[in-house]
Amino acid sequence: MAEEPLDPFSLVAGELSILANRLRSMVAAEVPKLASAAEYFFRLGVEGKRFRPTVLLLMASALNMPIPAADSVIESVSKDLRTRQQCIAEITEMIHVASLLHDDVLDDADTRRGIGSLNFMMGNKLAVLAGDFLLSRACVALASLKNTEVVTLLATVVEHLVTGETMQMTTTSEQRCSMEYYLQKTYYKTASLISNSCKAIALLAGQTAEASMLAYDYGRNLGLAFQLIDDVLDFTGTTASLGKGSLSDIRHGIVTAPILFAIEEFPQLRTVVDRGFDDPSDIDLALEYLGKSRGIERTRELAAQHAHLAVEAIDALPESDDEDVLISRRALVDLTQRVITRTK
Ligand code: GRG
Repeated sequence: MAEEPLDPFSLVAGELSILANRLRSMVAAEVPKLASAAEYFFRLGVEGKRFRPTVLLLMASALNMPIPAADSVIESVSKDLRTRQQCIAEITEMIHVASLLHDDVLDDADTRRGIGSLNFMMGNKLAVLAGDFLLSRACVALASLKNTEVVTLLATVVEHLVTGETMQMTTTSEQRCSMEYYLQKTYYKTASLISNSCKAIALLAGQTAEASMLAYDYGRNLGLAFQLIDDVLDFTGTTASLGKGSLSDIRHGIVTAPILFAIEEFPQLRTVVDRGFDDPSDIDLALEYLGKSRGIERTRELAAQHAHLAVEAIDALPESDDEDVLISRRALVDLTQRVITRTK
């Protein structure tokens, strides 16, 4: 029987809007200036794709296996569990937005999510403080869950974000051209947050170490695929043609997978990369080599391999015949396809 198409985002749409309201109240601050800075990216219409909370709510449902207890107990326990898992989704989104605010300060970015970045609108100082404020609110919410393993996971994520960002801005020539270094940095900057949050969702549900690891594996591979496609889109934008993206990475001297694959085919590109892209004609030259190479194609293939590994993790979860569990697992599988075919 053919499976009906399903939209992962609409499956959790109702819960996402409750989450958005809760986030707005969680970032309310005493001082008006801080309040307006902290809520800047939680306002209606500037919430972003809400990719991470969507994955986490679907993962919560995908792991919703029956607990052997009386019906009334099951109902109150599972309601409480869902609230705690929603709290992980909120914390994850707060950490994500805090990292975006700090990233925009470091990059001196003037736009984010189609509007002026917070640093551009209110200055670097307030943007840094707003990021710190969101992180501290995330810490308070995390502490309220009273689960030290989950606290450790998410504190490690923050460490990874800082490590990844530092790795990116302090590279030697050797590291800048190493695929291994690039993938490690990508894990720290993008995949660690979603993978460890998926694991936190599983741990709160009392899942076994094996099932929690599968949740982590799903998030890790989905996160890596997501960033690899982000790196492709930085060159192509919504089209398939090179140079149509924002070229923001290469303009900042950041070398990503498409260029790394192109260097394998055209080692002379390495000399261009080593010059650092301060000269705009070097960007054109790099695009020329990239166009002649299979760099974009191989990056897409690598993203597809990670998407496949994410699907394997879902397929390896403990069997269930619960319809909601199965629908959520299908939605998580569907998301892997959307991540590798997305154009924005
Ligand atoms: C304050 C926690 C903290 C960290 C400081 C600046 C820094 C260290 C880390 C930067 C981390 C960073 C910005 C990684 C990029 C992650 C990424 C892929 C962002 C874009 O995510 P989308 O496309 O954004 O999901 P939306 O806007 O849709 O939410």
